[in-house]
Amino acid sequence: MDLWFSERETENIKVQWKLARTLASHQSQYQKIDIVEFVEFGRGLILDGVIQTTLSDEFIYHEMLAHVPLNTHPNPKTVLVVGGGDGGTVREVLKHNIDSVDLVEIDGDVVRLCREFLPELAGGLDDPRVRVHIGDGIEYVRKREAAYDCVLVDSSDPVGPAVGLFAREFYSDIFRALKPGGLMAAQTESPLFNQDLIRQVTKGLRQIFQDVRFYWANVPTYSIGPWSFALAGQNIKGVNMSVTSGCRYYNDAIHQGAFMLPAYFQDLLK
Ligand code: SPD
Repeated sequence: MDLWFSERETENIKVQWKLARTLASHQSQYQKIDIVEFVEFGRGLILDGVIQTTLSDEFIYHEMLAHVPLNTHPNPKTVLVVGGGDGGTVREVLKHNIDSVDLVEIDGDVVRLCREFLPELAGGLDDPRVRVHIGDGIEYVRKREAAYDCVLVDSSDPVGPAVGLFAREFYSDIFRALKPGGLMAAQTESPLFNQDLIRQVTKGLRQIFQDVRFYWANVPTYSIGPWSFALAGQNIKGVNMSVTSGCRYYNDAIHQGAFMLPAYFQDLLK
């Protein structure tokens, strides 16, 4: 018998994915965690019925979230990843000549299950430069001051515990947690389906940071395609370094081109 997973994109759109099998299914303190194997997209992580990542295209999302800010900063040494318990963003950060990366993930069961079933993403969490903190990212950031060169927000969608990761107060705490010249980057959802959110994020970031820019990539797993990211700092330059080794999506041309937004996306930022 065929097994199908149905993901609700909006009130009026559902996307169905054929499953080869379910590898793990667990109710944690925070959410329902499923690790499955999709017939077309390989293994993937689902939280509360929303696909977080699949092996077929996770590299696009994780490379863009990590390398755009780290290659913009002149010399990133200390990095914080908020969320991202699957380890994909940390894996990309480790391609840079950094001293340390802290990962703060609220749900320890996500980290445990990804270590077991998605080692392609989570393998880097055992690197000696990585410290994994299980706890609330908002509280963690609130207690840090001038500690990081880059803060990367690898959140799930803005529902439940992730809502606060899109709030102005959180951006203000990130600003304080950054060293002078520091940069933050965050995933900011679909420019087609989450336009109110992108307007809210733009307003919040602009109240805190002098320089706020958006960039994008096509990640087919998420909302049928276009996916956005924000980069914020005090005086953002172009590419400073060029770490592209081992990348399958990111390169210098993609870095430049990703900031060229279509008119409908530019209109959201006005
Ligand atoms: N609609 C799902 C968006 C999920 C974005 N974050 C994924 C985290 C992968 N590390």
